[in-house]
Amino acid sequence: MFGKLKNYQVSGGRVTFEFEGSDGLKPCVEVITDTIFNVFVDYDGLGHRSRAIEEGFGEQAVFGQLPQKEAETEVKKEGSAVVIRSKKVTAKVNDGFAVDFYDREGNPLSLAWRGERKEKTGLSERELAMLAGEGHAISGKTKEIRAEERRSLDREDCIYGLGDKTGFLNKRHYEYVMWNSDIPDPHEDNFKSLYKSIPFMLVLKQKGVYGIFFDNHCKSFFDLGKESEDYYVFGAEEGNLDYYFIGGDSLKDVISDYTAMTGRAPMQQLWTLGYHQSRWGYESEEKIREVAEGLRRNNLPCDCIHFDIDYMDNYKVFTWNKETYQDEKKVISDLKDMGIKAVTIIDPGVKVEKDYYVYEEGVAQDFFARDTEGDIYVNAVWPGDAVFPDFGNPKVRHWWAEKQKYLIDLGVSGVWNDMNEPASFRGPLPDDVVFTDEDRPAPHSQIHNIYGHNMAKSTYEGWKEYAGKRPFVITRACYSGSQKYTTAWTGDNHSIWSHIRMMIPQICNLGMSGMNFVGADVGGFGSDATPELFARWIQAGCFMPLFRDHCALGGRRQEPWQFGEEVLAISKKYMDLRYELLPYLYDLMHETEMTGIPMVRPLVLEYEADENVRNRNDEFMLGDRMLIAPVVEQGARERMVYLPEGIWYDYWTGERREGGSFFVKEAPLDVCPVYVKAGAVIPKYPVRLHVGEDKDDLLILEAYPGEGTYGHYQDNGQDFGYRQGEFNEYKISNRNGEVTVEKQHQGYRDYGKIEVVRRFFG
Ligand code: MIG
Repeated sequence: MFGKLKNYQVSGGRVTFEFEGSDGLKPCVEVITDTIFNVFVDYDGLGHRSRAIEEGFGEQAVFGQLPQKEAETEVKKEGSAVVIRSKKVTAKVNDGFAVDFYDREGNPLSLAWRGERKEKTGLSERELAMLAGEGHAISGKTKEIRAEERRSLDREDCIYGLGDKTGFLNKRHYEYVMWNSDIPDPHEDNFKSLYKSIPFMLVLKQKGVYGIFFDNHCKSFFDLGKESEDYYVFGAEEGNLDYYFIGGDSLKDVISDYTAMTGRAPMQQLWTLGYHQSRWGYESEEKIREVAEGLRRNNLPCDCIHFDIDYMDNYKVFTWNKETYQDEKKVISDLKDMGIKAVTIIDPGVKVEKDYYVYEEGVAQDFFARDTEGDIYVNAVWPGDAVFPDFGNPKVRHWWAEKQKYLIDLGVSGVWNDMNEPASFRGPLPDDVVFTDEDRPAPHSQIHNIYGHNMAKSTYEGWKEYAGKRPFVITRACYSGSQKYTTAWTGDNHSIWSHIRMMIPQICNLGMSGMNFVGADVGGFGSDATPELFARWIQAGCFMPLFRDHCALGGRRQEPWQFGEEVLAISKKYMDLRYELLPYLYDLMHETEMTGIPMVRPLVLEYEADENVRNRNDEFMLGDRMLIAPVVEQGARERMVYLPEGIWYDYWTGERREGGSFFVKEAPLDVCPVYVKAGAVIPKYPVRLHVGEDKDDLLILEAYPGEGTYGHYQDNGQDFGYRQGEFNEYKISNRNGEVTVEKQHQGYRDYGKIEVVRRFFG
């Protein structure tokens, strides 16, 4: 990148360099903590302009900011290099701004790549032009890459994270583009972009582990060993070279560090862990009521029905269709009486229509993006001609936050943000459409990847302010750090077997990228679910943080009772299990808020030394003690299962198994193989139809043979009182079925009753 190292200056933990050819760019390396180093080249001359790390954000110190305490640092010249040492990591800065990182014993963790670059295998200009014709140019490079970094790869390195990318758990050998993209075609493992941009990756080495967070929200590129076996490359067309190297002792450490900086997914309300029923096409009051009644008639637990774009008047946001609804407020309150909450979709595009209040207010206050001529930029989305709120402007976010009152007053319980890549029907938004990036105008190319993030942030702030509960926001598009404000779903999957398979690594990688509360549409969104596919999907989906059955207009209806008696019974079995597991899921959500470690985990996150799990795509863990091995093959009535080291119990039969090997497990259509670790305690609630249903406030502690301890957490499941100490914490010990419960924090009412159930004690 640059030439010889000429000079350097030390100020606290920050070392600023001068190289041949680096005039004015102020390349620097800064020690943030013992394990986090920042590498920065100020191409823009604007300094760090992170939208992921927010100084001063949040109610608790862990919610997304750079740690304030200064790490102990030692800086000295060694030969031609400058060596920067923290207690845990050493960086060596060489000529050309080649930065090498070592662990505390001096073993290399990540070295700059110094060799020649191989010939690029990327798309030719011609291929790019062809793809542009099909609307896929969004994934291609269009400009010169400015900020670029090339780093060495070792043979054994595996790469995880990167948000919602398609394909498999291990991202090595693939190439990705960070450019939030709405792609309706079935997502394949060769896709480079999807809806979210999370430029954070974890590298698991034969010995050692580290993370790279490339905090550049413009269009960026990751070649993770496609071009070469020997190195990976990341870079961006605009913005700065601004990345964090995170060293740690484990993948979990790296995730904790990343989420300490960008924020941790906070506790959601308890009911959000219930079952959600949705479909695009519940086009009237009658349809919604029919679905709610169907759920209850079939004795199916459910906490929420989603209102897709059908409920709006001509797809105008913050309005209701008066022709298809007599009284929306009454519908919502009738649902509430059945224990079912309403979540409404809100798109960013505002219909161009005289006298439509949202449009008029936005125009009057200059809140919509403009073209380079200064006119309000118009594209088309669901309402036809539409304009785009400039969410990067804090005033616009404030206005949009106030708009949420419309929904809150109607009794709505949460918001589902769609189309916020932003998507558009009349070609993509041109790169030069003028938006705002906080305090300065910025072209679309520089705010595209944070558009959904800013929309979610504004929605969160509105609900926090006006609803007084933990805001429940679901988004399709996001950036690093969005987990502070919003949950997410994986967008338009299809009812095809490759997509139930893909859901597992996709949710695991989102979780490792900070986005904890996520789910894929159960049953698949596009195309038509078969009874078998739906049965398998609800079995796997009931273990995901967001458990929502959703499908597209025009496709086969997909409520659990649409596939016959057998599939209905299977659905009920797993929906009931979901409700039994509520306190376990809630404990895990609490753990995520405290540590950043996601609820759903790939096996490699718990057993990183085990080479058998580094590429395990078809199993996952719920917390550290429950392993799920769903059937994701059409026609299969058995499957291969791998259990890592230790003793495991088959959740359904009690069969005891020693880990460390593969075996074939029989799995008829009603069985999703689940294993529980020896010594585990799993907290449960009695089966119920919705979370608020009173069941004597009973907590059931299921104890498995073996020894172990467990931390259980309890609060009101609704508001932020827990941050003022309104919660209980229990330490539960299991000595081979002898269970003791010790209260460790008292700030909330006690359970009506705690019951111990010993499972599989012969
Ligand atoms: O252009 O609101 O991903 O969940 O049902 C399609 C209609 C718009 C895309 C979302 C999907 C939703 C649908 N939306």
